Amino acid sequence: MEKILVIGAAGQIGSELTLALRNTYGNSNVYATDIKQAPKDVVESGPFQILDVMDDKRLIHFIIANKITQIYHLAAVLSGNAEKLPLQAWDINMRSILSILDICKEVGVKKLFWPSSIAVFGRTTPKVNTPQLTITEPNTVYGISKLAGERWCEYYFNRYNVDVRSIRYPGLISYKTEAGGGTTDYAVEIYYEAIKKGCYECFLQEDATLPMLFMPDAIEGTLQLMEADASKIKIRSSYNLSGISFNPDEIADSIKKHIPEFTISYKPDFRQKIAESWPQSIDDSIARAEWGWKHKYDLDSMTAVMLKEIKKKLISNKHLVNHG
Ligand code: AKB
Repeated sequence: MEKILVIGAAGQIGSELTLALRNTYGNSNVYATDIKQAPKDVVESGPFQILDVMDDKRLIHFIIANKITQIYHLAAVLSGNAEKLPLQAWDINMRSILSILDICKEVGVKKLFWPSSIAVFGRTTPKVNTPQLTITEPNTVYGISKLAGERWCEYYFNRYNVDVRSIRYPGLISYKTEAGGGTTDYAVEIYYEAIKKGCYECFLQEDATLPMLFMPDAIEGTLQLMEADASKIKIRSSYNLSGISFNPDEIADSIKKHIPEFTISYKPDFRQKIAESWPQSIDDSIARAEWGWKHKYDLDSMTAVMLKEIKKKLISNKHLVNHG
């Protein structure tokens, strides 16, 4: 019987991955934890507990007491927030993955998932169709921590045979929990503002093209990777993955097909420099070849679902819905 621990179950990925895992493994077998309260559907559909990933003793006790067989470690400080508190972000992002890798080795946890990011690439990386194996000179705290984490994941696999698997997520777009602290989060905020106000002031330039992925595709891909036979997993740092690439101007045009009156303005902030250091598109052919990854949503099909679901959510939360 698989017993799965999700760390960061209140977050953008964790809140959706927890429900997908419960759907597959049974509600009572997926333990959701976070440092803050998770969304209602996570708390009410199975075990949830407040747990700080930095509290090693409580974490080890929880893993042993519940006979955990798989861990999804999704807690991290994202790119924008990490630049505001560099050493604290480094400590949280690095100490947590190192501690969990060692717990997996000592306790014999069967499988570990840990998300890396396109943030491991920097200005010197080829920007278009960025290869799996290429120059990785990140210049953000978040990117440096994700690159270091990838190296440790590969070390623990090679040295101690810890079955750790990882994906370099692009920008993730979802409607269930609002994203926070990331550079790609404009692509979530824009949908909410389009419905509430009919306009959006973007913190990136109109031509800031970035690789992105709709959350249902990201969840599907993550489960596919974790369920693949270990013999198929040749990359033990982290897999490139992507689906769609677009810039603020293009997502605005996609929204206008549903809300013709929508307008976008631009006021780039410090996150523009971060975006400029990241790729515009990703070559994820190795993931497609090795474990069958393929995305389903393009920009327009994602926009249709995002606007429909966010409108439903805002109405049920009694928010003003003036557009769309
Ligand atoms: C961020 O923008 O920091 C994240 C990421 C691309 O990893 N969404």
